[in-house]
Amino acid sequence: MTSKKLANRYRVVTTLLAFVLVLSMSTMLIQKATAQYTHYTTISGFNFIPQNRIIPRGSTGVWSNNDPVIHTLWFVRVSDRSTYLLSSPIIPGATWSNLFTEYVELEYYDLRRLWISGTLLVTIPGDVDGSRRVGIGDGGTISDHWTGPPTGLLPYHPNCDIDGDGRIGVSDGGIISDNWGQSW
Ligand SMILES: [Ca+2]
Repeated sequence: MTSKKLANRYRVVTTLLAFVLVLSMSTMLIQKATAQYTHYTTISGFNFIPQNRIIPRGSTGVWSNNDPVIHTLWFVRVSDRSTYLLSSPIIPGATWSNLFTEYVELEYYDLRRLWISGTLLVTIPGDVDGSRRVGIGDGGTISDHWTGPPTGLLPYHPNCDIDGDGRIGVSDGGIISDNWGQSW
């Protein structure tokens, strides 16, 4: 091997080692903190924003009512159309929150205006593509939306911000590696 090739190889291996080190450190940090994330939805202009959410099990969903009317949220299981949850009436300017503790696929509506609807998938932390499994597709999805630096090809997407800190980065990648291969 020439010295140039050796130098190149050394560089590649060092980069890989640094990457593994960063991943394992972020994993340690995440395991120390209890996984309690908060994900926000705004009710504005008679729409849920964002309308379709994927959130990790164990996170709190918060809905803020920016409309001038009362909204009451009715959550229905996609599997059998049964009622999963009914919010209290959310008055203008108020918020309502719920801790989602089980894997479930939901549609939800404003109880009095059924044309206002959204979806909520509560899944494994790291399942950002909603396949109910954590794997390579999720890694690819967060790298597309990586907020950087360097930035990914696509803009920030809340479904990829697993820990809800407003950025898509190493901490979210660590959550994917922690839950790699899990499914439901
Ligand atoms: Ca994040």
